[in-house]
Formats: sequence, C-alpha cells, structure tokens
Amino acid sequence: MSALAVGVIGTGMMGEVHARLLNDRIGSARVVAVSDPDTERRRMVAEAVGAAEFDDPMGLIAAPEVEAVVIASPDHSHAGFAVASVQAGKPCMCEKPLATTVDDARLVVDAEVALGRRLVQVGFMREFDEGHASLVSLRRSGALGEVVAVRSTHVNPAPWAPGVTAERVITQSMIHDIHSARFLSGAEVEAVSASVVPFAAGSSGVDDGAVRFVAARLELVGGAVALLDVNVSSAYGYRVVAEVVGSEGTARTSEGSAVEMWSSGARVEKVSANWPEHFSAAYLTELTAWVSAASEGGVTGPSAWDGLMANVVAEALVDASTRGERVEIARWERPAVYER
Ligand code: ISE
Repeated sequence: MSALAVGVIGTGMMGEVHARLLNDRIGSARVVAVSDPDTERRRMVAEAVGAAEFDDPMGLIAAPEVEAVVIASPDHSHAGFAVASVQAGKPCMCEKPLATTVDDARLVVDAEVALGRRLVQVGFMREFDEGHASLVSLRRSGALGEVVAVRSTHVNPAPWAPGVTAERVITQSMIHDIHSARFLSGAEVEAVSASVVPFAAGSSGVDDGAVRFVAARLELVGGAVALLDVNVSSAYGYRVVAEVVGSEGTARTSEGSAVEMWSSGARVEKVSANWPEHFSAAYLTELTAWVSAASEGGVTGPSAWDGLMANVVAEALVDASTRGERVEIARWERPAVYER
C-alpha cells in the first residue's frame, strides 16, 4: 500500500509538529501539501518535508493529490475545515478544540451524521498517552472499583497569549482536562462550577483581565465528580497529572521524568518545558493510529462527538465562571454513528 498522502492546514507550532512526525517518523504517510497565511513559516515547513504550498486551505482539502487532512490552524477555523474534509470524503485529524462554540462543533457532527460515518479524529492526544491509557484500563478492569472522582492538574509554563481570558483558558487549554474527565470516568457531565484567579493588575506580558488559574468542578452522571485545574503561568515548566479515585483503589499518572539527579544537597527531576516535549510519545502514537485508520478510509480515537461534548462543557464552564454559579447541562443523545 502506498504511503498516505496528507495535507496539513496550519504550520504553526502544532502544524509543524504533525508535519515533521508524519514525514520523519511515520513511514506509511507523506506530507504532500501545506497551507498557512504566514508564507515564511509555510515555506520553511514545506521545504522541511518536501510538500507543495497552497495559498487556499480549501483548495488543499479539494486537491486530488491529498488523501487525508491535518487541521492545525487557529481554533476558530477548525470546524469549517473539518466540515469541508467530511464533505470531501477525506479523513481528518482536527487539533483541539473541535470548535470555539457549540454551534460550530454541531456542524461537524451534523456533517458526519449526514454522511453516515466518522471521518474526524479530534486531537485529544492524552487518550494516546501511556499513563492516561493505563488509568482507563484499570477503571475498565474493575480494579479501582466504582469511580468516585477524577482529578486532572494541568500546568503551563507561561501564558501562550497576552489575552488569556477565562474563556480562552477553558476552551483552549482546560478542554483537554474536560475530555480527560469524560474518558477517564466513562461518564458524561451533568453540572459544572468554576473559580478563576486573575493576574494581578499591571502584570507584565498579559492584558488586563487575563486569568492565571482556573479551577473547575464537574458533576458526572452516576454521582462522581471531576476536579480540574489549569495553571497558565507556573514559571517552572509544564506538567499534567491525572488521577482516578475509586471505591477500591486509586491510580494516577506519574510525573513522567526519566531522570532523577542528586546535587547540592537536593534530589531533582527534570520538568518538561512544554507540551510537545511532555507528550511527544502520545503525539506520535496518536498520529500513527490516525494514519493507520485513514489509510483504510476511516478514523479512530476521540470523535467529533467527543469534541462537541467538550465544547458543551467548556461553554457551561465559561458561563459558570462568569456568573459565579453552578450550571446544569442537559443530556445529549449520541447519534448511532458515534457508538464506540
Ligand atoms: C495548548 O493549546 C494545547 O493544546 C496543549 O496540548 C496544552 O497542554 C496547553 O495547555 C494548551 O495551551
């Protein structure tokens, strides 16, 4: 079977990560096209992987030489490109979030329901992280008993943009932890509440009203809770730790450092600088699984339904953080095309 011909929309940090993984580490795929309005970055990535440059991302999706699409453009554009990929009959890997609004996320689900099958995999790469996958296996085995609580701590080294409002922290970053709450517990979310801590007035590098910490409480169907927190600006590095508390046992992911060092009267472990380093193995596993499924004309892993549910919870959390109140979430009926 010839290598899967992939087009990459967006050559920012994640687009470059995916393009290089596809070109350098996954022999059953090749990058044949890239698009990005930043022509300098586009050219750098295109030359690095030997791909053609496209001015128009919709033209890239339609191009006959493109068999599958990676969407790594700005968040607000994800849903439109995902709908176009589905309508073109091409499997796509859509970076998270699926959309920045529930309405946009629904358009992707509607397109797949109309087609009658999935063609979208959403980039919730923690499902492919060995530690997180082990927690799911332990939960499914019954070794932990009934799920009582899920915890997810998510630490960024510094703000990724000056305008890190509560909405951006929740929709761009905590969206990972929201998905973790669902796939680690196996339950849907029925109510949320949130607290935010802003940067001190006059903090350098961020806009007024920027938020440095968000804590969320998700009430899960069946009575368990998920406790999530995102630290936007740790000043020390990047961490993600997940935990499943069960009636018979508790399991959590390790901090992930491969090396311990003793020096100057202290024992130290290296902390990841940022997410491409921390989850490097997960991104490779995620893309390898996607290429394997896309080569057969399908997709695997987190679906557009998972993306929509994450957007539903994120929108409720933004509302809860704004109003300072608990917000209930109505039950959604999952279309048959998403039965796992
Ligand atoms: C970023 O947008 C990501 O998607 C990363 O995976 C996440 O770890 C980071 O916190 C987000 O800001």
